[in-house]
Amino acid sequence: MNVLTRAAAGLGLAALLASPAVAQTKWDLPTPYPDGNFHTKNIVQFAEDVKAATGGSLQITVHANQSLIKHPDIKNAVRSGTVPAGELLVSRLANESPIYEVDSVPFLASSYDAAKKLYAAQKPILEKKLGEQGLMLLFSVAWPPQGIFAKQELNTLADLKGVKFRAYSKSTERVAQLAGMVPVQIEASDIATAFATGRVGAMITSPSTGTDSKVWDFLSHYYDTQAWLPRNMVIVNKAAFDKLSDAEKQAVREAAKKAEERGWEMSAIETKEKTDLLAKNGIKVTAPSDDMKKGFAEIGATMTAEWEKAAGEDGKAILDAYRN
Ligand code: PCA
Repeated sequence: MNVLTRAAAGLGLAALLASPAVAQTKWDLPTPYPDGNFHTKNIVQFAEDVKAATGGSLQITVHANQSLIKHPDIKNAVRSGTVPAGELLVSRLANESPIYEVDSVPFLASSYDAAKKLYAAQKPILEKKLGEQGLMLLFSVAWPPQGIFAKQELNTLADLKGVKFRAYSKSTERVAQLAGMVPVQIEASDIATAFATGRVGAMITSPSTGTDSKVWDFLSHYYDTQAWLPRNMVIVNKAAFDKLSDAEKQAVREAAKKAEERGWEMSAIETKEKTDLLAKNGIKVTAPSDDMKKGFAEIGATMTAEWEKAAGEDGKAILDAYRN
């Protein structure tokens, strides 16, 4: 080293030592769905936005596809502070309260506009319930409308009687029961294996999860029933959030707002793209027959009545707000 570089290095070190330490917070954020899924991409973008807006003082690492924590455990992991934040399907919490599964009542809200309105109606109660557990809602995004995947042509849902039906929530189990099928709970990341090994023979989900799972390897038909648009949500442990600086809190809030808007747009674009991709890979994509529509509508009516009864006053408040 010559004199000059030595002096410069010395100065650099002095400057470093003199500058106040920049606090750095690192958050792990587990999610249930794979890297290529639009929800995951949206959350990764959210993390990048937060990093940029905070000059790197808050860094969020997304752990997709249940790699860090299994889907059924994500909520409690955030609640207990094992991880500061996480993503899950809202209706996964239906065993705690029916208000979490209002988005999965068949045909209550089966377009993007309706699903958005239903979300707005549910949000105050959702935030209150989460708040009681020290949790905060950051953003929530709908999946594309749900359709039926099968191995054979279907004229009615009754054609699936006795079939083992892959379920991902309490309401998908109920659909199976009411249609005379046998529900089997299987996480999205395990769908391909479950079909390949014969644990299940049909399912209801979005064209997104259909393509994520490469269903053309083991299924042949898709019926675009547009039964409901279930949502995911990203939640944060309130105590972890409260530890952030005001600027960081603001950055998280702003990035979350952007992520919610972007996510809904991505979802709508995804619906057509992924339905086309199913067809391109040999899945026969069709609208449901009138008989299938009628049978499914009856199941929807039953489930709406059941939900209203179970959800009580909170449920009534959500439906009133939704319908006005
Ligand atoms: N995909 C997720 C939930 C709803 C959806 O479209 C799944 O099938 O598990």
